[in-house]
Amino acid sequence: MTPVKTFKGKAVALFGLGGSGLSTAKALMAGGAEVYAWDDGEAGRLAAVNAGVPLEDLSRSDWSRFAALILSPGVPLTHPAPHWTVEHARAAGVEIIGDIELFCRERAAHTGRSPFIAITGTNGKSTTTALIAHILREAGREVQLGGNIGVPVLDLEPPADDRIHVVECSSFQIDLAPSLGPTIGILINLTPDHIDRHGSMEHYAAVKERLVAGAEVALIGVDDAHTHAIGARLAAEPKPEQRVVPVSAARRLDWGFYVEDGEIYFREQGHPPEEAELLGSVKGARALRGAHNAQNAAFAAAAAWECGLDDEEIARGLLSYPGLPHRMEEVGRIERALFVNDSKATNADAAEKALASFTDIYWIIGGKAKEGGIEPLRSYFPRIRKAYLIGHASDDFARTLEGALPYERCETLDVATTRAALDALDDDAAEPIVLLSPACASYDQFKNFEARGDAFRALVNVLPAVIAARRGEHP
Ligand code: UMA
Repeated sequence: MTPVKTFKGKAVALFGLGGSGLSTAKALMAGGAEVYAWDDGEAGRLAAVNAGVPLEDLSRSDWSRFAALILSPGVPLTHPAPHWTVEHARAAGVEIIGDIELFCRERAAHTGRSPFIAITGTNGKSTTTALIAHILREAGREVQLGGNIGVPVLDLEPPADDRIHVVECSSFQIDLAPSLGPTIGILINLTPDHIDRHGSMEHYAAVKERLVAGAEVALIGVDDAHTHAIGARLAAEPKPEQRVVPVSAARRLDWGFYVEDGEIYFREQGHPPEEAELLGSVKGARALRGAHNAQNAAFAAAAAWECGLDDEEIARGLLSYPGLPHRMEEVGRIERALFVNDSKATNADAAEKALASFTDIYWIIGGKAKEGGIEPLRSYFPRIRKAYLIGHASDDFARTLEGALPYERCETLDVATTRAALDALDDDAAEPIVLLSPACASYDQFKNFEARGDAFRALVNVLPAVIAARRGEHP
């Protein structure tokens, strides 16, 4: 844990008692702050009581005594409307910040410039964050990994000169971190997302820009119009001692980090192309399949290079990266068939990444459908041998697939997995793929996408026995 000492002896209001709120309350208390916490939900308040965090109904508080409102990232700051605690804090002139800001202040107060890599973007930030941490650890560095990826930043060990904090930041967290100034800031890509919470694409992009605007080294994607514009703006007016470095997974750059034919290069400004340094490759890196992962790998290699790792260390880290659970995760192989858990793909956009990465696919889809369904994926249908439908979306998806692809209604994941496996094993392709990439939320049949992916993994583990039994029954 990182005790927060910057509010020692002061009263702070803390709102939102999920994972990050509880962690923040404990860190503030450990640093000597007086915490007054609240949550709209009964469950959050109960969790606080169990954790020894003092509660106060903040709707009745005298806000003039608070030094700050510490807000959880999921609580609306501006849109669709400011939360009621935000209104109270603004009326009393109380600053509103989040856990990442508290971390930044601790870093500034106690270590000055300890190594801190902050990562944001619309897609790929968790993979990039985990990959950076993996490459650095494999090279023998001490790494603390957290933030939006799931481990609240204040649960990590405190900042120290020989310890690298690798922290994924969501737009919600950046919005609550006015002094965010990492050693290396990464902005991977930007496409419309969370517009309900930011009001417009412009505001969403402006919030994301803050993470790189304050960085000593700003690694910024140039493959989409929004990040390209941000990179150009910062490069035109860099802050003192700031370097703004472009990163592309789509084309060779005059300078910066780029991917060409699966290989990642760094070319220094003003140097000829033949002097570009080869940092590593995603060819043969099984957990980094697909163009989207080439982009993640380019950023990770860039961050590692900026940390002083050499090309051999980077190449080794890329190859040995095991991947994240539920994201194109290889969970088993039976004969030539490979089983891939991509349960994190809760919409068509995310499922597209997996469909683009494989052929000869036996595709398990369904759950609680998102707007637009799987219609946007039609151009990938030639890669798919057959689809297996589960959950609420079955009728919708059957209508899209009718006449375009063979499909089977399976209702549940266990039936779908067995049927897809049996069909895949009969396929004479070199590597048929049984892919759970549902393009749907999981809530109709599972608690969350993790539970759905875990269920798939467990089913794949028992499949050899199921298949042997089936084959015994039907020789
Ligand atoms: N709450 C209220 N009133 C509200 C809204 C929320 O009382 O109007 C309370 C809820 O009752 C609950 C608590 O706030 O008790 C939930 O807080 P939270 O939503 O901020 O969630 P945490 O559990 O603290 O998790 C947060 C991040 N969640 C969000 O940003 C929504 C987690 O990111 C992050 O892993 C965690 O902190 C640790 O840093 C999750 C996420 O979905 C994975 N992120 C979004 C994304 O990646 O797209 C941004």
